[in-house]
Amino acid sequence: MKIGIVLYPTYGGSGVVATELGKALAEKGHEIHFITYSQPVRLGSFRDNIYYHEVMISNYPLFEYQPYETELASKLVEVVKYEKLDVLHVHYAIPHASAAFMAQQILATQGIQIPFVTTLHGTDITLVGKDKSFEPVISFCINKSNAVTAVSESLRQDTYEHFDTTRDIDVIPNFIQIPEYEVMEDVIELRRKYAKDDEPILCHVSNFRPVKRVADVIQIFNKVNHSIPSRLLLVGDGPDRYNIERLCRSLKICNRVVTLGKIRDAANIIRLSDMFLLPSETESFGLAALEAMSVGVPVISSNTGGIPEVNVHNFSGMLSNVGDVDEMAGNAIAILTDNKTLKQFKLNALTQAKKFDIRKILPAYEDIYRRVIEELKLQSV
Ligand code: GMT
Repeated sequence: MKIGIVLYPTYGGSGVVATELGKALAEKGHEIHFITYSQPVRLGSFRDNIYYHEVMISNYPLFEYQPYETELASKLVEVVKYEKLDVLHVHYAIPHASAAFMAQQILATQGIQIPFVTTLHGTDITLVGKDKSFEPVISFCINKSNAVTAVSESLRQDTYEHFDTTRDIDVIPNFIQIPEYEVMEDVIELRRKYAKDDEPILCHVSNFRPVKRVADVIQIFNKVNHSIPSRLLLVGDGPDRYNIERLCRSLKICNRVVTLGKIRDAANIIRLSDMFLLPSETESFGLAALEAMSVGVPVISSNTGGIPEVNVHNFSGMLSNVGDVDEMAGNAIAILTDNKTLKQFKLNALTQAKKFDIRKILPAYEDIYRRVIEELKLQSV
């Protein structure tokens, strides 16, 4: 199939999922066209079957805010028409689904039928989407998409709760490519850059937005560090970074915390650690937790949204109520102080991650593409 994938190209989870999906589909022989405003960070170098179309943003002085949705819709019309795409798959509802709908309508006037699939990722529904100013457009686009998928059952339920829709929504969980390397020498060497051999390393990766509750990460770490001298690796950047660094200074733990900023392949850092912390306020899925589990790192997390669908309590990690940093720290200490328990949790984390192996998830998307293409063909005869 010839598939157009619309995504946010930056470090966000939805962009990572969309890019990895496109790369995996291309490897299976599909022709993939990424359409967005800058090269997706996870795309890497040249690959067979992959094309990238950049949406150029005009800077006409009249526009205080650039009309990205219009530019994207125009680009979609062009790419669908000249590359003869079979289906569009848009990741994140705003404004990708409405741009796809507009392109679909324009193309229909030219005798070209193109279905579009919308994948809801989380904040498009749970944070931004709940904003009443977006609600009518998102409800409309959900209803007009040829298929809608959500990355967890929890997100599917949130969508029904907050939007005016009763349509079918398929749950297709996020996925992971399980790394094929074994526990290697270089991990041991690299780990020594950050911690002594007997010091556990804890890790957190996020966009440092309030929803991630990075201050809780610091509080949990502070308690763990009091009990077992440890290190914390922080990966990512965002609005809360400044406050977090201040908090570390006030708790006098800066010498124990390494703030690495944005890193293209965070898994290389996560795999150095013994435990991953994800105390988010809300999380439709928690891709970062899955990334950690895929390299055998157990997860201490909140029990919100879709996280329990990914991190299994008392198996791949431990879950607590949002904000319960005492319990989260206690759980971390209990696992880290007993080598046998830690080893078992690490093995379990990998076992759990394997359920989300990309090879198991990919066919679900291919089935949906085929279904919407077929349905549209039937409608137009
Ligand atoms: O986590 C973010 O704020 C970024 C956001 C995104 O769309 O890039 O992540 C959402 O989508 C990810 C991929 O499906 C999910 O793993 C995250 O749980 C979800 N974030 C939230 O729900 C807060």
